Amino acid sequence: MASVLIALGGNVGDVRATFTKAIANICGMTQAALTARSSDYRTPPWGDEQQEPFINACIEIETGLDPHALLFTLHKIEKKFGRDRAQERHWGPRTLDLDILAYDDVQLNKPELTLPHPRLFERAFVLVPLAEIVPDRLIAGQTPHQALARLSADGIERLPDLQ
Ligand code: A4P
Ligand code: MG
Repeated sequence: MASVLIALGGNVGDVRATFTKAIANICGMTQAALTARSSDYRTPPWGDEQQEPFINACIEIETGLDPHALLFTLHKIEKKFGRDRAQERHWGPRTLDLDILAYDDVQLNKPELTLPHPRLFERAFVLVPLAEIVPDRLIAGQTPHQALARLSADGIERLPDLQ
């Protein structure tokens, strides 16, 4: 079994409800156990600022799927929850984005799958939820806690748990 970190993001529709259902789908479709789930955070849009705020969260799962099979399954789940890559712009609005942040200590450098995720350490919207669940996990030589100390988390707001 591999320990995998996944980032969830979205800013179209009822994103928090989408996350709840998507996490159930991830566990069901990848025969994975959910070992940690962060809070949901409201985050200012990054990259393309002319859009609604995002909701972001991170999870940790244990799965037997290999990295490519896992990515394929995550793309299916994105599509199931209304993601349509053909209609969207890079860094633009989307219902659900599922990125693999890290898969054990695997390093891969292919366009379709780069591990650990190449932009992970530049993004407070990923690191804030990640540091909540695995502050001290070493990913490519640094920890979420250390990486976050170098970034501004201005405007990122932890949302109360859903009842
Ligand atoms: N890909 C390669 N490596 C990976 C990996 N480790 N995990 C490939 C997942 N996918 C990986 O992704 C493009 C391609 O990357 C995929 O085909 C996959 O095979 P995508 O999700 O279709 O494209 P994208 O999301 O537009 O590009 P990118 O660079 O992943 O953008 P982001 O950063 O995900 O942009 N602001 C806030 N506050 N919160 C957000 O969540 N998200 C975005 C979206 C912009 N601004 C945001 C947020
Ligand atoms: Mg993505």
